Amino acid sequence: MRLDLVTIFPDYLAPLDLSLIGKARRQGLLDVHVHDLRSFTHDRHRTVDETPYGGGPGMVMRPEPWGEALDHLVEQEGPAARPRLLVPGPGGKPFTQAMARELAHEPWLAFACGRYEGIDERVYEYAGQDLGLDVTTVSLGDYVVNGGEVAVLAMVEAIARLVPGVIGNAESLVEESHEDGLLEYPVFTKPPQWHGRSVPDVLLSGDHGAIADWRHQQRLERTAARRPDLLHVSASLGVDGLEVTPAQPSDVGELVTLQRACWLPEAVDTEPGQIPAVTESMDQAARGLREWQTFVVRSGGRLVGSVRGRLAPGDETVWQIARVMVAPDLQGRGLGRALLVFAEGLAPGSVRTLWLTTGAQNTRNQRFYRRAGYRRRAGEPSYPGAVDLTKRRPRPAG
Ligand code: JBE
Repeated sequence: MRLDLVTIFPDYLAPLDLSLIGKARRQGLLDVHVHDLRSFTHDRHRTVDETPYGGGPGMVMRPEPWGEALDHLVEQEGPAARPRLLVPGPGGKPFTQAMARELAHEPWLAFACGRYEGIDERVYEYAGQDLGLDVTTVSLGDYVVNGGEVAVLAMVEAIARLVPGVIGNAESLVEESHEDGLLEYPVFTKPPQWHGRSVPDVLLSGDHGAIADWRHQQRLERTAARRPDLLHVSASLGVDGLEVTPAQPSDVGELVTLQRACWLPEAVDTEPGQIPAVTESMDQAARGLREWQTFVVRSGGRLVGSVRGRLAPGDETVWQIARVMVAPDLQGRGLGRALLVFAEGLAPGSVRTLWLTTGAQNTRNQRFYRRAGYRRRAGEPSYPGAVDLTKRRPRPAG
């Protein structure tokens, strides 16, 4: 990956010679070029700023040195290649791990470090319209620092460590805060006793299953305590760009409508009143939201799918999945399968068995679950006219 950084303080970016980034440069994985904006000025004082038109405090970066610096950049790799231009600033799009992952695939990134009140707005237009650059303003967070340099150091580090080969142990990139939407679990090392504090017993138990469960629980608790906002983000279903989000009380009306539509064909073949998905009231459906973890899928604002899961009452080793539903007009695209896989993934580490119920006459559903690995459970069904299906869940490795 090629990186070009334009700044009036080249020394500020010297840390890019250190540690893993410096090593990656020496190995040729990163080709980093730092440019002094002042070398694109032509006056004796090498001026880069001026007072703002329209008045107001502070200084604005003049467009001419920036224009020349960008002209110089785009000539570096021949006429076909263009860098993606990133401009750090407190008014930009929030920089996230997802953005770092996306940018790590780019062959060439350029960063423009602004100072003062910012860069003359025409520079952004020129870069996009005349030079054909894809320009993105990005922000580290909702606070103000003195210039883009610290932000560039942070962003380059976040991006570069995702470039293949930069971090020797690729596995260490997987179990990390922000990679799967949860914060990391707390970690401990020797000695076992320190300042009167001991290491949690479970970590010394040698029981890998118990350790995995404890760590998962810690991640959930930490995320709930420190970053509750992260628990409400949606997950991609990998089908038609659709996302699944936790159901809200305001979803009850649409859920009742969708479940009636989805279970009506089954109700036609069954004794009247036997299928709760068809008969339950708004109040009963609202209670369902409190007793289950329910998720919904919206497409163009319309509720088109849902699924719910919970630990089977009284048994921490069984995860119950129910109400896998997809609007009739969107069936057949793998949305139901994706919802099922999503609901399976919600099961905590203690779970060994996944369990669900479907209509005894509903051969289409039974075939669907069979293909997903579910098998009929012997014995009495959960309710008359139903069959119970289960699937083993392997213990997590390590
Ligand atoms: O986050 N940023 O990229 C910034 C750049 C310049 C000033 N303040 C910022 N927050």
